Amino acid sequence: MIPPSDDEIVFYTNPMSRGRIARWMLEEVGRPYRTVVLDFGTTMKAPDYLTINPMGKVPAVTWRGVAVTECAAICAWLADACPEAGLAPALDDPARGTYLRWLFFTAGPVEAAVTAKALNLLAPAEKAGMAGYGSFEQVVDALEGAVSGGPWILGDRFSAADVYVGSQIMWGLQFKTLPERDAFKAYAERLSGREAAVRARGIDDALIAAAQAGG
Ligand SMILES: N[C@@H](CCC(=O)N[C@@H](CS)C(=O)NCC(=O)O)C(=O)O
Repeated sequence: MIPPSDDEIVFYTNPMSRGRIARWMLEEVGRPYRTVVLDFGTTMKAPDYLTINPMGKVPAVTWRGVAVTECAAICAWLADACPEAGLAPALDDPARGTYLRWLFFTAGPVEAAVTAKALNLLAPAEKAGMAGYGSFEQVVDALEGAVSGGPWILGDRFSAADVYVGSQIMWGLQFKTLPERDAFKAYAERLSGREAAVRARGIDDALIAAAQAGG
């Protein structure tokens, strides 16, 4: 692993992972970055990478002397750090409240509820008040509301929240962990045609193909 310099954006990922979300965000931002592909269970758990992410998980991005993990944080951070891309409302813009709300809602309650449902570990109805996600149905209904006013979460304005929330919805539809609601399908279709999304998909799919060809 070449040590990163402070002014170089370095992206640690595996093409078959949530790293695809961060790759899409990097492509939306449009700054140059270097990709380091890590393998599950080996280089992802190696001591030098654990100094970047002690969880031994991808993705992570290092830049300007800091390491950022967590897809939602990477999206929000890059949007703020690269204002020329216009992917986050300014600090004094009321739309920032909506932007942060759905980013956090998706990284917290949505991800927790979807994972719990997939593992058959959802909280029983009588404990819904204790679970941050309430119930799976409540989370899905709220998420549907967030993407129904569209085309984007902030109305006419595309933002980093769409990259993150949209990725979770697209994965949910692909792996059938979210119900196939019309609003989800229409939102996913709008998102998947974005130039940066197409570019990101192409890069990651090519990495997968190359790995498979190499045995
Ligand atoms: N909360 C993290 C989750 C990251 C995560 O779980 N990544 C998986 C791949 S999708 C991983 O690296 N798994 C390898 C492992 O845990 O050993 C995020 O949003 O970035």
